[in-house]
Order: sequence, then structure tokens, then C-alpha cells
Amino acid sequence: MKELPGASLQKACRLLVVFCVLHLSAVLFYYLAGNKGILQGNPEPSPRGMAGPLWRETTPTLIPDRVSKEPCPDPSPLLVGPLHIEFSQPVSIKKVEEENSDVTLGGRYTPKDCIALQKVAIIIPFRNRDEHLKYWLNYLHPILQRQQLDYGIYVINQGGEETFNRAKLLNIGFVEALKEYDYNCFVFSDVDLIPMDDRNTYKCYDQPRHLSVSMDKFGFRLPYNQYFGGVSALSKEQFEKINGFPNNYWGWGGEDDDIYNRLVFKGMGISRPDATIGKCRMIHHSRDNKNEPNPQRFNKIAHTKETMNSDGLNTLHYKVLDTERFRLYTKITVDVGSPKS
Ligand code: UDH
Ligand code: NGS
Repeated sequence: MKELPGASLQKACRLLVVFCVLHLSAVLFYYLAGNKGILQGNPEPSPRGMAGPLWRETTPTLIPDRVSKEPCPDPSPLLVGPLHIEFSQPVSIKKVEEENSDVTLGGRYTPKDCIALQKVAIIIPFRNRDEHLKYWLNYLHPILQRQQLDYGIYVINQGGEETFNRAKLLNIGFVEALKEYDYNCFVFSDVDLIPMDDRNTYKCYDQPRHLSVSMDKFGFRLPYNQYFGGVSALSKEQFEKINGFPNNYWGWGGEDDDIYNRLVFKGMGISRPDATIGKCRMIHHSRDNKNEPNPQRFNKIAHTKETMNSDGLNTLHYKVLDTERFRLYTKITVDVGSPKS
């Protein structure tokens, strides 16, 4: 049968309409795929500079700050074990800063590739020990980074000439560090103690931790079983449970024994690394001025049970005189008062 002339025109028109619909659908599809990429923050053009369909570039793996980090493995795979520690060469702070370029102002560090298991404030009681502090920063920053901790260094400097008060400075460090960041673990370290093995992780455990268990000056042994001096770690909860440390030990000795008593009276035990991992070196020095042995210390440690609830965090009074932020640490100078005040 012969086709009418009008009918072939109608067929051509229908074909044109179908073609237009197909074309519009294709345009719409690519437009939507492109928008999805933009919503996901995908950079355009592609980061590798390669041409290609937009939708291929929307994979989240190409967007570094969108990748969800995993918790850091425990123990850290970066640990190396025993370390050579010595104090014969002077330390240049500039060099230490250069060698620890990932440490940010105030002595803060957080691992780049994983979420640290704990947020640790390291509190150092301090007065006139700048040479020791240099060694401490030189050795500890690399160790703490290998331990993959989210940490900050707080040097609590006792201002004035009054008798030294180690435990009160540590209480102040706890309070001041918490004003800056949501720390959940507090390591209290003398400025002259350096661990000899990076497996001795500066973090908190189920029970309060004593870290400096095996010091060179004691022949790499504990001087006595209840010894809790040098370096220790308490979680925020453990510290608050014992009302912090005593504020009333002026001069040398006994405050660490009082802290030990507090822990025991609150039903806690001491956790420790083994004697090999817990080895550490002390920088030798002579006795500091204004830190004579405290004659009241024996009487005081005999009464911890009665005094601990009325001497500690809940009765802590001090004045911040200065806060200095250096790259490798924060130094807070404080007025701790005097034995009579
Ligand atoms: N501290 C200071 N400045 C002082 C006193 C103490 O920074 O004037 C800090 C420092 O962090 C030190 C810690 O408090 O490591 C403990 O001080 P300490 O004197 O109780 O303990 P240390 O082990 O010395 O440093 C003990 C007495 C040394 C007598 C040595 C005799 N050869
Ligand atoms: C004890 C002290 C502790 C001191 C420890 C180690 O006798 O405060 O020696 O001292 N207790 C009393 O005096 C009651 S050290 O050799 O490191 O100077 O931490």
C-alpha cells in the first residue's frame, strides 16, 4: 500500500520528539551526577588532572579530610623498645624544635593517621631546672609521638622564693590543663626522669600507674614496695576520687607516700610495668635551695586517712602569675602561697 505524504511527515516528527527526549534525559543524568560530586566536596577538575565522566570522581576515598580515622592500635606499631639515654652533650632547644616539627604551640601533639586512645596532659613540677627540662623535652617528645598519644606538656613553675611544694604544683597542673582541653589522663613527671624504653607508655590504666619503677639511682629496683614517686599516671576519675594530691607538704619528701595512701584508702591498687620496660635514668644534681627535707612528713603520712578529704583539690588556692606558650611546652608560673597561708 502506498503511504500518504502527510503520514511520512508525522513519522519524522515523532522520531524527532523521541530523539529530543533521549537527549534531554542524558543531559539531566550527567547534570545530577555532577551535582552529587559537588555536594560531596569533590574537587574539580579531578585531583589527578585526568579527564573522565564526573560521576567517577565522586568516590570519597579521594577526599583526605573526609576519610574517617580508626582508633590507634594498642600497642603502637611505632615503638622501638630499649633506648640509649645519656646526658653528656648539651641540648639545643632550636634543634629539638626542628626535630619535632609536628608538635604545635604549647607542646601539643595529636597523631595524624589515627585517633589516639587517650588525651594525656603531662604535668611537670618545676623551678630553676632549665637544663633538665631541655633533656626531658629532647627525649620525651619523640617517645610520646611514637606512643601515638594526643598529648600536651604543662610545666608548672613555682614563682617566688618560698619552700618548694611539688604536690600542690601537680594539683595546679591538673586544674589548668583541664581548662585548655578535655584531657582524660594525667601523667605527673619529675623533670629529671627519662624512660629508657618507649614501651613504658605514658598513659592511664584501670588502676593508678607508677611508671618510674626501675631507676638507675636505685640500682634499677623499687626502693620500697609502696614507692609512688617520680613518674605516675592517673585518669581524671582516679585523681578526683582521691581529692587530688595534698597541698600541705612543703619541702622534700613524703608527698608521694601520702598519694599512695590516698589511693589505697580509696580501694585502688598500683599498676606497674615490669622492671625491664620500667627502667629510667635520673639526671644527677645536688639538692635544690628551698627544698630541704620536710620535718613534718612522717607525722603527716601517718594521718592521710583523716586529712585527705579536707586537703586536696577541694581546698586548692593559687594564683596564675604568667602563662607562656613555647613550641615544645606551656609554662605556667604560679604563686602557691606559703606554709603559713
Ligand atoms: N623541682 C624543681 N625545682 C626545685 C625542686 C624540685 O623543679 O627546686 C621539681 C623537679 O621536677 C624535680 C621534682 O620537683 O625532679 C622532685 O624534686 P625532689 O628534689 O623531690 O626530687 P629529686 O629526685 O631530688 O629531683 C631528690 C634530692 C636530691 C638530693 C641529691 C643529693 N645528691
Ligand atoms: C622516701 C620519701 C619519699 C621519696 C623516697 C625516694 O623516704 O618521699 O624516699 O627519695 N619518703 C619520706 O621521706 C617519708 S629519693 O631517693 O628519690 O630522693 O620519694
